[in-house]
Amino acid sequence: GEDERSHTGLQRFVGNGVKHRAKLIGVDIVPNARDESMCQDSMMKLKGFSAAARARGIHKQRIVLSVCLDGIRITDEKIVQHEHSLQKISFIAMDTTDHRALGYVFGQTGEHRFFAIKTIQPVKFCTHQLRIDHDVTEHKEHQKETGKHT
Ligand code: I3P
Repeated sequence: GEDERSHTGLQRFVGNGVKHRAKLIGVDIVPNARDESMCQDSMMKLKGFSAAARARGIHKQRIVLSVCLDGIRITDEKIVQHEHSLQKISFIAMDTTDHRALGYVFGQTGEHRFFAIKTIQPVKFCTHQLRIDHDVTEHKEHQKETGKHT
């Protein structure tokens, strides 16, 4: 209920949810609904493609990632590009080598796709309640180290 939501911080995910500025690294077809190493492999593959594109002068697409209780929405300059309901998101994976990258598997059996995302700020992630959150502590530490506000 409402009380429980405010206690767990879920209230912020009601309605339009929580927005993160991000970039789309890429989208890949994957065989399984949930598999940590499958996602990590896909992430590395998509980052490889993206780096090769960068070498040819092509930048990653800038997006806004909105996370709400119903699912995830990817928006590009006000146009909704992907709307992924929570029921069809089978797995969320943090990139173990990069605190600004994460991905998730969307779709039903036989058509699973992995969406790889690079966020502008570091994110903290809890799969058990579909929670993508700014890692405020880490961000503050970074500001202290670099002496600038990012
Ligand atoms: C950029 C740099 C950024 C990267 C950006 C690159 O290269 O690697 O860190 O953004 O990617 O273009 P350069 O320093 O040569 O300009 P991310 O960290 O967000 O990936 P992009 O061009 O795909 O946005």
